Order: sequence, then structure tokens, then C-alpha cells
Amino acid sequence: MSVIESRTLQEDFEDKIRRDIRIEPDDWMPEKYRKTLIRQISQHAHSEIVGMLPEGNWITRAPSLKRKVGLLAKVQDEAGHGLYLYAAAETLGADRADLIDELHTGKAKYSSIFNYPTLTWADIGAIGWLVDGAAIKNQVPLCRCSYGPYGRAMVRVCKEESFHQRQGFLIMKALCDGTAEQKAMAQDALNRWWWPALMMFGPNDSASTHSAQSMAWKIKRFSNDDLRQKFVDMIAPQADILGITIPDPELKYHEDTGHYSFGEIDWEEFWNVVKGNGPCNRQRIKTRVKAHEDGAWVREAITAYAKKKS
Ligand code: BYC
Repeated sequence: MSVIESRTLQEDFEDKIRRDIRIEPDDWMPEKYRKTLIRQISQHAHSEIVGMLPEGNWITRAPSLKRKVGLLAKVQDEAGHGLYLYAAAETLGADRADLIDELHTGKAKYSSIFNYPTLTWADIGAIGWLVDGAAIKNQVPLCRCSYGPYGRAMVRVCKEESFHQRQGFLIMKALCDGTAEQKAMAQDALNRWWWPALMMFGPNDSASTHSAQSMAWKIKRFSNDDLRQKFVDMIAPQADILGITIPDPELKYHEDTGHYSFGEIDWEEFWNVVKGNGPCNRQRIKTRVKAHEDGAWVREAITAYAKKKS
């Protein structure tokens, strides 16, 4: 390709980004844009798949048939999200088997939040309310991502996430309206999930290595700190409705700005979990690898069936 041709392609790409025209799989794109998307989309897919594990732990122990059906449907939705996302990464030329291998060998990251244990039923409420709440804040802007297949996948994911958040809030509400012991369970879950939920948005903007470029390419539409602030502003009044207390003595509402200020995240804990040393990292990967190995016969059967049909 000549220098002039490649400059034209680059300019054409930049022009599309400027004019909010989506980049599609067959369009020319800079190699770094492709790599950034494969990184983010595959990490996102892994998060959905690993994210099924803390909740799966409670499917057999849900307190009623209604709750069991709701939780089953939620976990099933998450499997679906992972699959749309792996498919979106494949449109960029990534090989799904390689991506999964990177997860299983610890090379690929997935959201820090899923490395914490689910100790009581209230944790399922807290995950739906806080974790899916954070996911919605982060993912609604991704519906406008400059890369077509990712943005379109996010539309359906976000619709499902909003059901998930309501499911979680309603579990929390039932517990908070219940006995003193049930309300204490809800408070304990909030105490344990609050700070890890804030960490989901990633490092502060000043420490975020990818934000500036990803925002220039309109992959990300808001910075990590902006989204974290939107999340706190959404959740704090909901905690008041539930009658439970966010475990942050520095949390304060400011009439003049309409925003809450909040305390500093323990970044040492965050990076420790991201590096693989959280309470459940090893257990999560071990469980995933086992599920993958146990499912080998399904992959073989599907491949044999496809071959026969063709
Ligand atoms: N955990 O430069 P930065 C769900 C990494 S699924 C682990 O700010 P970026 C759900 C980051 O990857 C929720 N690692 O990065 C599922 C980077 O490392 P590398 C998942 C994190 O990409 C089931 C480094 O730190 N959501 O909701 O610009 C049940 C520097 O960060 C984390 C998504 O994946 C973290 N929390 O921004 C219920 C959304 N944060 O790659 C619910 C899509 C940062 O250089 N992803 N790192 O080795 C994103 O929006 C962005 O990738 C992030 C990070 C905001 C997460």
C-alpha cells in the first residue's frame, strides 16, 4: 500500500470517528484501534463468563422458587452476554479459542469484582443492585461505541442489565423490610460490596493508561472517574430508600453541585485483586478451567454434527 493510500485510509477513519459514523468489521482501522477493542471486548466477555460463578453458587440455595427462577434467568443472560461479546471480538479477527486460553492461563484480565465471595443470600441482592448498577452506568455509553458490533451488542446487554439491577434492588428491599436479622444481612452485604463495586470503574483518570486514547477514538465516551461519580450519585439515594448505610464516612451530598463526594478507594487492594491475588481469583479460574474441560465433549459433538450437516 502506498503512503498516500494509507494516509487516505487513516484520514477516512478519523473523519468517520469525528462524524460519529460507525466503524464496521470490513472497514480499514488502525492496528492499535483493533487491538484496544479486542483487549476491552475480550476482558468484558471474560467478566460476563466469570461473573456467572459467584451467583451460580446461590442457584440451588435461593430462598424461594420465584427467586431461583429469577437468578437462573440472570445467570443465563450473562452467558449470553459473554457469547455476544466473544462474537464481537471475532469480527476483529481474534480467535475465540485463543481468548479463552488467555483467560485460563491468567494472561487476560476480567473484572476485579468477581474475585470476591458470595457469603449470604443478601450478596445476590447486593450484586444485582450494585454490580449490575455499575455495569449499566459503564455500559449504556458503550452502546454509542464507535465500533459497530460492540455498540450493537451493548444495546441488548443493557436492557437485560436493567432487569438484573431491579432484581437485585428488590431482593435488598425485601430483606430491608424484613426482620432485624434480614436487614443486618443486607447491611453486611452492602458493607462488603460497596468498595469493590466502586473499583469496577477502573483506576482514577490520572492512572488510567488507556482512557485518553479510547475516548479520542470514541470507544469510551466517559472517563472512569466520571462514570464512578454518576454511579455514586445514583446509588446513594437508593441506599436511603432501603434504610441502609453506605460504609463511607466521607460520603456527603453537596446541594450546590447536586453531587456526592466520597472517600478514597484502597488502590492497593484493587491492584492486588487485578494481579490475581484477590480472595477468589484462583478458585474462579480453577472452576472455569474445569467447566471448559468437562464441556469438551459438547464442543466435539457440535463440531461433528456441523461437519455431518455440511
Ligand atoms: N478489573 O486504562 P484503564 C458485568 C485494568 S461485567 C480488572 O482505565 P480501560 C456483570 C484495565 O483492563 C463487567 N482490571 O483501562 C457480569 C487495564 O489493564 P490492561 C465488566 C481492570 O480499558 C456478570 C488497566 O487496569 N465490564 O457487569 O480504558 C454479572 C488500566 O485501566 C479494572 C466491562 O468489562 C477492573 N475493574 O478501562 C453481573 C466493561 N479496571 O488491559 C455483572 C467494558 C481497569 O492494560 N470495559 N482494569 O492490562 C470498560 O469499560 C473498560 O475496559 C474499563 C477499564 C472501564 C473496565
